Amino acid sequence: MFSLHDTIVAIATPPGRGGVGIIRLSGPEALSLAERLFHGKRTLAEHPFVTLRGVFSDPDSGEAVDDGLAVWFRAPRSFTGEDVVELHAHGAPVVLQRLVQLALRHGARTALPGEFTMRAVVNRRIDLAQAEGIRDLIDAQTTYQAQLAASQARGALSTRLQPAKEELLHTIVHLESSVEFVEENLDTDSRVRIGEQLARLAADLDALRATFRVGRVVRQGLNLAVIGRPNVGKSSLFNALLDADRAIVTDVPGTTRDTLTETAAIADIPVRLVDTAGIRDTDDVVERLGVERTFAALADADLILLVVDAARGVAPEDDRLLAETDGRRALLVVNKTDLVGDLEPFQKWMEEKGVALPLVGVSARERRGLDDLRTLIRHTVAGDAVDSRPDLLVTDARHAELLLETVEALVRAREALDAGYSEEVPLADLHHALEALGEITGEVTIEGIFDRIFATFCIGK
Ligand SMILES: Nc1nc2c(ncn2[C@@H]2O[C@H](COP(=O)(O)OP(=O)(O)OP(=O)(O)O)[C@@H](O)[C@H]2O)c(=O)[nH]1
Ligand SMILES: [Mg+2]
Repeated sequence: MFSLHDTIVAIATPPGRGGVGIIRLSGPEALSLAERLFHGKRTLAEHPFVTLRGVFSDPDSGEAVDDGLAVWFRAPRSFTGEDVVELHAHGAPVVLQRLVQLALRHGARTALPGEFTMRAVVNRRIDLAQAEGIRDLIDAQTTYQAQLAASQARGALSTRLQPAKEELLHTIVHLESSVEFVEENLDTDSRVRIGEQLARLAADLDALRATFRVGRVVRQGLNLAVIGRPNVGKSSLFNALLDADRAIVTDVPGTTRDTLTETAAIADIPVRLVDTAGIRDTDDVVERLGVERTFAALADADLILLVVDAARGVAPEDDRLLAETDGRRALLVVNKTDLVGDLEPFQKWMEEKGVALPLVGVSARERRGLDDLRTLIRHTVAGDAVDSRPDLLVTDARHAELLLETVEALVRAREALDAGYSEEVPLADLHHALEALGEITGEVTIEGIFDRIFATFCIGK
């Protein structure tokens, strides 16, 4: 078992070479340890929060390792809430590893993954939702992901939930007091009023939870499979969306034999694009295996781009593929509109089959219509939300589940009130709701919140 009272050390900058590399120490021994490794004109202990220049050296041999900067963040005004020292050396892996080795030899231990952030949570510098925001910010691949994660790291979700928590707590206190003091038994009016208040709260939290539909896509990205008959231009479209010559394109039907996956950001959503083998009946063993993989990609896709050829119209395989999109998110992409621009026949075809996929005409070869396609992709998976780019979306499945749990408990509590049950019944649900809400930000015990709120109450109120 590890202890949270150890002094920990880790390289904070990414692996590899760079102009500067940073080593971070955190814990009770961080300062004394750093003072043994770092020597400058001014001492760290006398200059908290000041960046000092000096030499890093081996305390045993006195041998210099590198020169650089050091700064002491005095507890509790540091990221972790403990004493933290950052050593800024040259970004050479051997130098950084040497410094870490020296720190280890003089009493530090290697930090576990995420341990600096965990300590920040344990020491209440940030809450759990903020820590998750930091994790997502570091992992962000698109600017919108980074924007959302940064606002969560600054506490946007926690701030949004705070009034709900307080309202819930007051309702609990109100009900508890009518349990304690029999003469204050709830009259029907109060029951109705509290019931309505709970319904409003549930609706509000449910609206927040509903943002997960978009938030999930923005954070995790989506699988997009490009499917269609051979030669309709799937690989050409795949290349056009990637803006790279990635997949082989020829006029020979059956060119693509295997699925090919690449990642691209489409309208700030990370998309895993999958190019697939064209669907047809074939005796060629390799091609047949490719077609099987196409169906596997189809099954995994969050969004299907069914590609058809504007010049050649539809064939029975297209009927089959159109049927495969039933109940799925899919778009009909009419390619080669540079040859024939009329989309009407495809609209009619879908009407005949009783299907209504959004339709867009493109020319992969001439790279036309791609922005329309991108817009359509974005609207299909994210509605309007990505356009307005709200600062707060629920992006984490854990948060979405806890919000759902909260909403369900609130609904049950209201039903119990309406049904005229004694206060203990709705109270149990309300406690449950508060606990679920608290788990989002990591308040493990509701007693903690209780103490804080009750401290402001005076007896007899
Ligand atoms: N005129 C025109 N030709 C296109 C367009 N897109 C693709 N093509 C041509 O259509 C042929 C087939 O293109 P691919 O992208 O290989 O088609 P595919 O659907 O991947 O074919 P398979 O891999 O065999 O299933 C090539 O000769 C392309 O140059 C387009 O927008 N307009
Ligand atoms: Mg192809």
